[in-house]
Amino acid sequence: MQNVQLNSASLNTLNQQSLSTLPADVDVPKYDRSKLTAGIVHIGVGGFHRAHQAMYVNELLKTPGSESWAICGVGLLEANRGLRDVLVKQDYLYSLTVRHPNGQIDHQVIGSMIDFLFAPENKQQVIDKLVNADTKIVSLTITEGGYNFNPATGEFDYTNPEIIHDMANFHDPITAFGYITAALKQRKALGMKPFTVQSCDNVQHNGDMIRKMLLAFVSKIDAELGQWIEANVAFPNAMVDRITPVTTKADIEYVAKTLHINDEWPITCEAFTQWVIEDNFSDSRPAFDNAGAQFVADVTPFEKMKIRLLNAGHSVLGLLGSIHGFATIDEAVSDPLFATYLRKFMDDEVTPLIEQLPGIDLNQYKDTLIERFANPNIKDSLARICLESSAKLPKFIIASINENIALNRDTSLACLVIATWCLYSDKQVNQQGEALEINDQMAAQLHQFASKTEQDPLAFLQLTDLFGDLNNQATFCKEYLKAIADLYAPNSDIKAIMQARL
Ligand code: CS2
Repeated sequence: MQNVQLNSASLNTLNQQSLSTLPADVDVPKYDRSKLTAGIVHIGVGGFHRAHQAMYVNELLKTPGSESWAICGVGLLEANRGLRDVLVKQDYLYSLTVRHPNGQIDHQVIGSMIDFLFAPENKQQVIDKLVNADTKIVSLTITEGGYNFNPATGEFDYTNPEIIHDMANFHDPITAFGYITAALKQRKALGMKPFTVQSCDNVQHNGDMIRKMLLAFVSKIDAELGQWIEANVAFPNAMVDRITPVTTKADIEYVAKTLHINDEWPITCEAFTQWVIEDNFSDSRPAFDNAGAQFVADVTPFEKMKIRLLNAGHSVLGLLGSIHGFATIDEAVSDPLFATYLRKFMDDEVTPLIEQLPGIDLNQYKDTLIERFANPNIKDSLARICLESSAKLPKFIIASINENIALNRDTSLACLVIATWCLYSDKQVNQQGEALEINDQMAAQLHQFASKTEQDPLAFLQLTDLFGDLNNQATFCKEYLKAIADLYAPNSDIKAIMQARL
């Protein structure tokens, strides 16, 4: 390892000039980046954006005539300062390592980002960029939590201190809501067309979600602006999909060793990718469909299929696997018991709730999911999957539980996942006694409710912001009590508990 580090220090930094030194099989941008302008301003340049939307735009830019659709990234968080420094050094370029399940590896350099604004340093510059006539789309990956809604009611959370700040000072914003509002207000005053607000987060009806939340924010500040936004701004819904693990030091070392270049901002992802977008834009839009995305009239069935099968499947493996002591998804799914449990959960407790889509064979979709999860070359950590579970589980799993309860259907496999989440939040160790890494905005509350379980076994379900009225559902509670008794029994073994439910 020391050798690689010493070598990487003597390597060229990845940038426009060093592109020509890369091995010939690396797909580098051949379009003239100096001719590009940013039609898209993207807020929240995390790993997923770089593996997904930025990759689609990179494909698009290969077609002449699309030069006005490059991306200007925006980082709202103080944590993005270092990122900005790396990006400037690298001319906003980064490598994407695509790892197929069969071991094939493709290397790309993504050139679609041409600028990056670090908002805490110059807020006005960001607002000006959003107002600039070149900006036709403001896209977002701000994570589930960024939408600022109460998970149980689905309503905007006016109690968030950053939101309180931005409502009083939206010309000096902190949040995406403040920036978008400040910019749209100026565009309206200048008689300009608004930009499209395009969510690329893995949130069901992500366009409707950002629309509802933005209108809740704006209407309390400026009702007239709210009406103008309602009438003129488009918020397309989209289903987004590509498994993108967190970048590790090993990824940086891999790129140094394989591409002989120093990339401090590499991304690794799976080969599968999907982007299904509702064709609803305020102004012009790029031909994303020429770059592999799909335009549809209604994205609802696609996103329900993805969120309830893929994301829920991840959470099932994430929580049960963490308690067992697995570290990654591929490790969990290669255990036959975990694979069988996952498949039975998908077949029995989700598939009956999913609308059959023309051209999509659900069985094949599920087979592909298991193959994607099992990809041994993607070390997707269970810690990433379990990150912010409180923002995810209500949509991924609890929604299916509620639909099944209403249909008088069995929920026992999902119920064990909820009970395991209780144990996970309560003890915060796996069954080997090793500490679990828990990152959740609601971690303290989850722990507070879960830690009362030994006195009151239903205590966790009383967190009604997440569970709604599950604690009043007799059949579900009976199953939950059984799961809690099994999980909290001395020397309990998660695999035996899972086996008993198959
Ligand atoms: C994961 C997703 O965060 C999660 O819980 O399920 O990040 C998942 O990898 C992506 O949605 C895949 O498209």
